[in-house]
This record gives sequence, C-alpha cells and structure tokens, in this order.
Amino acid sequence: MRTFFHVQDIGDLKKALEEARAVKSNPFAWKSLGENRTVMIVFFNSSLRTRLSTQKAALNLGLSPIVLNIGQDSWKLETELGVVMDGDKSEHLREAIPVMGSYCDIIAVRAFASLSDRQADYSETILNQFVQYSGKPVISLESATVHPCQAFADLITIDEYRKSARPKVVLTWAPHPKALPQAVPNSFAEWMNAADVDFVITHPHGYELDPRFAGGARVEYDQMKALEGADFVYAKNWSCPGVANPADYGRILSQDLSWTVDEAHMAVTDNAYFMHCLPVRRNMIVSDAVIDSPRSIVIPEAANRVVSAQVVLKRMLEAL
Ligand code: AN0
Ligand code: CP
Repeated sequence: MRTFFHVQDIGDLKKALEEARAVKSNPFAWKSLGENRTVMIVFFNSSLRTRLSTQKAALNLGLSPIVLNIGQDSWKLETELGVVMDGDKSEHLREAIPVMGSYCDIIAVRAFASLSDRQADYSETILNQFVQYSGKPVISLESATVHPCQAFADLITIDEYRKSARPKVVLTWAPHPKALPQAVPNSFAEWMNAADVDFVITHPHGYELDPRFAGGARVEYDQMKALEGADFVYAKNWSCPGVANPADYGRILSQDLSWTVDEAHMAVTDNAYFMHCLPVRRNMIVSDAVIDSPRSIVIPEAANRVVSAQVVLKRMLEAL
C-alpha cells in the first residue's frame, strides 16, 4: 500500500476487518516488523486522538515515530507555488517535503481544508505534493477532503457493536459555532457506501456532500424520519460543501439547534448507539444526556483509532 486516502486503498473490507480483529487481540505480534523503520507524523493542525493513536500504533509495531508540528516546531511553510516569499513563511513545502521524506520510511500528514478555495481543497493540493515529492508511502491523517483512519476506526467499531448482519447507520449533520471541513463525513460516507450497511444521510438543504464520496447514498432531509429504526447514529457538523452553489463553499448555512442529537432523537431509533469522531461540543452536536448515556460509544470508537492506524502502518511496512 503506497497511499491511504480512500476505502479502495485498503482493498477487501472483510479482510481488513479480520486483520483489525487480529491486531486488536494481539497488538504486539508484529513487534519486529517496524524494526529500524521510521514514520514521520506531520501536523499542520491541532490533534489529540490522531497524534496519540498514530504514535501508539507505530510503537506497537516496533516502528519509531517522529512527530513534527509545522509552524510551531518547524519553520512556517509556504504551500503556494510561484509566490515571492517576502512574508512570514521561511521555507517552501517543495524543499521541506523531500527533506522530511529523506528521514523516514512512511509519512503521515494532517493538513485540513482551507474552506476558502474549493478547487484547491478538492484536488488535495497539499497531500498530493507529499505523494509527489516525498518518495515515501503517504497516509492522510485528515487532509482537505478525507479522514480515512477515522472512517476505518468507525467501521471497526460498527462491526464490533452491530447486532444484525446489515445494521442501519445514520449520518446526521448537527450544529456547530465554527465552519468545519467535510473530510470526516466524506470519508464516513465513502466507507459506509462500501460496507454492508443500510446507510442514510440527513442534513439541512444545502449541505449535500460531494457525490464522489456520498454518491448513491440515500439522503433524507427530515432528520427524525432518517433516524427511525437506526442502529447507529453518527453525528457530525460540516460546513457547506458547495456542491449546488460553489460560492457557498465553507460557509455555515444553518445553526439550527433542533438538529442537536438529544434524547428525543434517540427515542425514535432502535436503541441506537451514538457515535462521534471527537472532539465534540456538548449541547451543540449532542446533549449531555445522550453522550453520557450507556448507548454512547465515543470512547471505544476513539480507542479503535489505534487499531485502524496499526493495520494501515502494518500493511505499508509489509509492502516496503
Ligand atoms: C475537525 C473537523 O471537523 O474536521 C477534526 C475532526 C477530527 N474538527 C474540529 O476542527 C473541531
Ligand atoms: N478524531 C480525530 O481525528 O481527533 P483529533 O483531531 O483529536 O486527532
């Protein structure tokens, strides 16, 4: 595996889930696989789970992690090509990427969407420069349009908790005070479309996800109707994807608190589990009562980030 961006990169999902179970039940079985190998973990944005789980997954494999926070530990990096670098950016990505690549065997990168330039974000300009100039396998740790380590951990969690062969999974938009990227819902939709689940997306009008990720998924604009009989409720805020109207890209179109997942929403489900990738704003995305209830599985979901990262790193090490 040379890149981990999309569900297709992991191949057969049943095999990937079997591997996840094997890794989870015996995390240190591949302790010598990463010997004398290094993964560079690069952050352009904040993180709690991703930075910790990726390092933990590497350590389980005997793989040495190096973490770099761009602009804090490093020089501020210019990402645009062809600019006169007379501002506060001391170094260009064009040099920084091959230098980082020369110090490691695998590169993992977090670089969020700008939310200002749809064309640049949806062509993954930063992530693709890592592919082009590092010479190393690249993992997206949430780039402009995808968060595959999260979606894989979500699938592992659904597989663990499902009580039927084909559970109903509902992705619901929920309100948030700041504009957030579409990477998490894009990847969740892409992975759920590929998995054996009954998948429904619900959001206010204007929040339609890009069809390259959500294409084919059922969209139900009535949130309560969508939630009826759900086995899993996956809440997430995202800003306008700009599908119908590119001028609205990255904007907040609604802050309607009636979309906050509360006990009345959960009451119409089939005693569903509540999921969220975290970090979550309480009483914006989800009520205290729901996230504190025994049906909330946000902590085991976050714990599975180690498992998904370990399967991905293991596959990449095996292919080196
Ligand atoms: C980010 C997002 O919504 O993409 C990261 C989630 C894993 N969330 C925030 O910035 C709050
Ligand atoms: N879910 C997730 O990616 O969390 P962090 O942003 O804290 O890494």
